[in-house]
Amino acid sequence: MNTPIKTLIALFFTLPLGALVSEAATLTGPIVNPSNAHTYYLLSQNTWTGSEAEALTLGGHLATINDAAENLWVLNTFSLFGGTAKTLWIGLNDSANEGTFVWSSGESAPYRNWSGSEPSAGSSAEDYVHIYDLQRGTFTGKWNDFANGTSEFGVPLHGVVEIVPEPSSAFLLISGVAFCLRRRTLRT
Ligand SMILES: [Ca+2]
Ligand SMILES: [Ca+2]
Repeated sequence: MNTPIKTLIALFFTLPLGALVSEAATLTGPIVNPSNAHTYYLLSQNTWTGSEAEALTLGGHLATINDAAENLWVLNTFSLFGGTAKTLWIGLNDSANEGTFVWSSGESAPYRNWSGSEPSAGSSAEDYVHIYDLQRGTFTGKWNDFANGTSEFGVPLHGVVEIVPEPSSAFLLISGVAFCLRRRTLRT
């Protein structure tokens, strides 16, 4: 078989396979939260690890929920997007060390909003945390640790990405000039 035909056949088989294992895609965003000026995206239905991988390509991580206000904003903005209920992955997980929950962003934010008996003690299969959507009655807005799946009792799991803006280059330039001027002033 000649080489171009072999290449075409190889492409035919590799492209669909590549698409199957790909990261989550963006459903909506960027959306800026006016209270912290951070940028958020809602991702397509996927596992926690697939969603975190997509968050990295967008320049962020799955959201770090710093307080009740951010929890409510994320819930109201994304959990009924498109008119259907979505359970929302956030960055909290204990995949590295069972029972020790950390944020994928590396932030040490201590805020938690666990539902009743969560996190489910002793269940090593539940390493990844989601927020219950707006149609869950008393569970609404509460957190549950869960397996790395794509739905939770029939409700699809979608990642919420948070991107913390870098200080602008103009700000860094002004800070640098101010620092140099101050050093010169101190020397004279
Ligand atoms: Ca945050
Ligand atoms: Ca659980």
